[in-house]
Parts: sequence; C-alpha cells; structure tokens
Amino acid sequence: MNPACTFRTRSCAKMPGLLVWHIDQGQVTTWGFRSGNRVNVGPVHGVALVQADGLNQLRAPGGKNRGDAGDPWPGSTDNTVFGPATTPAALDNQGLTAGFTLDSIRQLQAGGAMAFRLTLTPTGGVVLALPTVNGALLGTATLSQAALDSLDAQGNQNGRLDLGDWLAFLQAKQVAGVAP
Ligand SMILES: [Ca+2]
Ligand SMILES: [Ca+2]
Repeated sequence: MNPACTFRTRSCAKMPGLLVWHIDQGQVTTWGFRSGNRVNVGPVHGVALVQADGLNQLRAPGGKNRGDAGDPWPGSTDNTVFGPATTPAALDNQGLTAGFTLDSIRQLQAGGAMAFRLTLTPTGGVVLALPTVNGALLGTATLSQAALDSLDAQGNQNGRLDLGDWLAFLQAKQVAGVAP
C-alpha cells in the first residue's frame, strides 16, 4: 500500500455499516489537525470519508448534505465491494490503485459487528477498461506510457503490449470480481 495514501475502516454505531476513510498522509503531516482544519482544504483532503453510494455528496461545492444512509458500506445502495475498478474506486489521490479490494461487506446481525474480506492487490497500477485495452491492441486507441508499462508489468513482462498482457488483464478483473 502506498505509504502516503492509506485507507482506514471503522464501524459506526450511529448509522449501521462500515465507514471507510481515505487518509492522505502528506496532507496530514503538512497541516496536522490544529490549524483551522487546513488538512481538508483544497482538492486533496487529508481525511475523507469514502461514501459507498459513490455520489460524493459530502464534497459537493455548496452542498448541504451532512451524511446519509448511502455513505456507510454496504449502505442504502447495498454496495458490498470496494476495489480498484468499482464506484467509488480504491485509488490513491494520483488515480493509481491503492493496493487492496474489500468485498463481501456485510453486517453479521442487526446492531452487531461488520465483516468483510480484504484482498491485497498491486499498488500504483493504472485502472483501465476492457474496450480501452482492446483498442490499444488493435491500434485504435493510444495509452499513456504508464498504462502500457502497467499492463506489461502485470502481464508477461516482455516490454511490449500483447495478448499475454490482455489475458492477464482479464484474469485480474475476474479475480477482483469486477466486470472488465
Ligand atoms: Ca451520500
Ligand atoms: Ca507484454
């Protein structure tokens, strides 16, 4: 996991569900918690709630949403998976994979403990959709060098984009339990 960008989980007694916090250690180290909440000023927040409904209403400019039943996991949208290609996605503040997937998020019994499965995955990866990768292979789409390097690194590591990387990409999506 990127040491500069971590996630914390906690159960919440006031609103049933799992709360997932995105911690940007650089922001926390720079601003701390004692100077007018500067830790959460600007586009990158030091402490941000990852809202399970994917609506990010707590960050909406001028919004009055102070949290709702869609924010905890699984919450009102029954979102049980948090991974690199889900909505919201487990990405760091540079848009690269944070290195884990949570799935099977559930409450074991009413008012009781939360449970989930944690799977560690590569950090710093580029998130791509299958049509984009298909296009790159067929020459109809152009990927960044970082994306090409990431696909090859997670594929057959021969220094170029090819079918071996495409197969590895598909298999990784299946392991993560997300549609390619
Ligand atoms: Ca919400
Ligand atoms: Ca390759």
